Amino acid sequence: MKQPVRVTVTGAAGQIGYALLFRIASGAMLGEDQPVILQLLDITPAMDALEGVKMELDDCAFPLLAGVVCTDDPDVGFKDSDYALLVGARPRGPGMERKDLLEANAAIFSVQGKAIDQNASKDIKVLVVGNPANTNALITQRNAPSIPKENFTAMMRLDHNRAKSQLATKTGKAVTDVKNMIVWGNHSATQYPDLSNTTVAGTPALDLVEQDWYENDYIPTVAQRGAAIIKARGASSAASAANAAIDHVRSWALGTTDGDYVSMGVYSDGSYGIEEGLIYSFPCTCENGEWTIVQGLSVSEFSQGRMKATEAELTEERDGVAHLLP
Ligand code: NAX
Repeated sequence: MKQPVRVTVTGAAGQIGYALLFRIASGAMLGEDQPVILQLLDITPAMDALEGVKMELDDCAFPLLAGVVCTDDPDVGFKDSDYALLVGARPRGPGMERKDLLEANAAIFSVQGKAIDQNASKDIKVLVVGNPANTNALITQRNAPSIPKENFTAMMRLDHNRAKSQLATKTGKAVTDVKNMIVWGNHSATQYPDLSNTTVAGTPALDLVEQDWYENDYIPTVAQRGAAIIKARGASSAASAANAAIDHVRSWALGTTDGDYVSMGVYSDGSYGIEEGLIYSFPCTCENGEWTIVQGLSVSEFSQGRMKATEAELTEERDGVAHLLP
């Protein structure tokens, strides 16, 4: 059996946390031969609820669960951590402007970035789920200068999975028939689900659907799926978000399937003309624990416009918190 790895989950007492922790402990994220120690971080008022979650984890008697730490101290939560899923974030409150939300989260993610810098393994892999995920990932990365910037990513996998599922339904095929999906940019309404390179059972997706459906139905449906879930369920996506977090880290740690790629919010190196340093979603392949941006894909004028629009929003978000960035 392998040595246990330490997995930090923030916001662990929340609804995504509840759908996430049991799957990590079961081996769904890092493999059925990889023991894990869960280091659960939440705020002080959530400690009782977190203790209850720990009791349930204990009651599962998971063979791979080698320990559970519950804490409200980021230095303890990130101690020697190998993986961190940053789920906890400040939700938008009544009367809160977008700028206030960005600032409140900048404060949380600056503290956590510093705690990662000072306490975690230098090889830690970080996934930011808490919104605004891409900019929160940027803030975390900038506050952890001793860790490679490639080790900070933002979750776009839920958007990616939604995009695959909607296309499979439309074409009457299985999700496993859908290959090379891309969602570019920000985890927000400006995201761009791009079918230009996607195939369904080997046929180009754009040969199977009408351009009008693609532009006016598909793209908005995928981009606004989160809002549709809230309307239907009365609460935001939780199990599907947890599932996407598992998929993201599993692909990153254990590799992507040959001939396919996934969407990940990663540090832009300037690929496809996207400003260097933004955390932007690109098509990626993963091998040996490292992601690589897929190069050389053709970008139509329509795609270029959409990719630039979502980049502009990320630039604006970054500029909005620039005074808080080191
Ligand atoms: P909940 O409100 O159920 O849980 C959030 C938890 O975070 C709470 O337990 C809270 O006490 C904790 N928390 C707040 N501040 C903290 C801090 N400074 N340190 C540690 N813990 C802290 O929210 P939930 O539904 O679990 O969603 C969590 C985040 O995921 C939200 O920001 C949400 O917007 C975001 N999402 C991101 C998605 C993505 O695709 N990137 C999709 C799903 C989800 O909407």
